[in-house]
Amino acid sequence: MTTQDERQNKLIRPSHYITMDDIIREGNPTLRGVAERVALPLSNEDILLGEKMIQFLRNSQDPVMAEKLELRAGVGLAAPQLDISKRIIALLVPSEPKFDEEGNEVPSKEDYALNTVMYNARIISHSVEEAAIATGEGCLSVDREVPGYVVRHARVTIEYYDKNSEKKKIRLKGFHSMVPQHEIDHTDGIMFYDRIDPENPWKMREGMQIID
Ligand code: NB4
Ligand code: NI
Repeated sequence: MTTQDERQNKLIRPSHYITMDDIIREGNPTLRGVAERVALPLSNEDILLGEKMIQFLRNSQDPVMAEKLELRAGVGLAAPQLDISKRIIALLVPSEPKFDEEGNEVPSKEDYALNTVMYNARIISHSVEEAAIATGEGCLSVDREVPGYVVRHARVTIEYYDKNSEKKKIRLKGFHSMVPQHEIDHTDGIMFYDRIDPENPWKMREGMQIID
């Protein structure tokens, strides 16, 4: 028997890199539970876990590290995916690549549109308009493809606590709003395919924005 605290203490050891072996897969009941809010001000353990989650995402997007550690690429991660039933999510979304006058890509190595750990994140308001990623979604806890539009809010306002235990509010739209919605769902036991129409997965809904 291992307790959640024991699992968290292993994950946050300085020498540990989070890999796919740390990520639980569908069928594990933790993914269907509602995660607990974290205590504030944040404990060192919860701050360190957030840092490890961001490190995982950075490694997963680095071709060399991803191959070495056999990681699938990710732009978000939620603590329940590590079998830690806490409301902690990490978001790491690279900025759009920039191009000069000749159309060459300007290398911008560490440039992120979103690079945040959110504690106790909640959607405090959202648009009536819906949106979905054109290609559908994948999940690091799901080892199969589930095709279809994952219907989400087009715009959200999220309230959360940052790594300094400070309360923040952020408005997000487009792709940037899809990532935290996928992660907040994990803290509520919701999987992306719960939001796909089972009858007609690629059915276009009235006014739904398609993000590509
Ligand atoms: C979370 C996302 C699924 C849809 C859209 C996308 C990828 C995930 C899951 C919304 C949130 C992880 C967490 C990607 C990816 C684009 C940016 C930068 C360079 C490769 C990377 C690939 F990896 N989803 N994977 N899935 N999840 N875009 N990109 N690229 O991130 O299960 O709960 O490195
Ligand atoms: Ni996921």
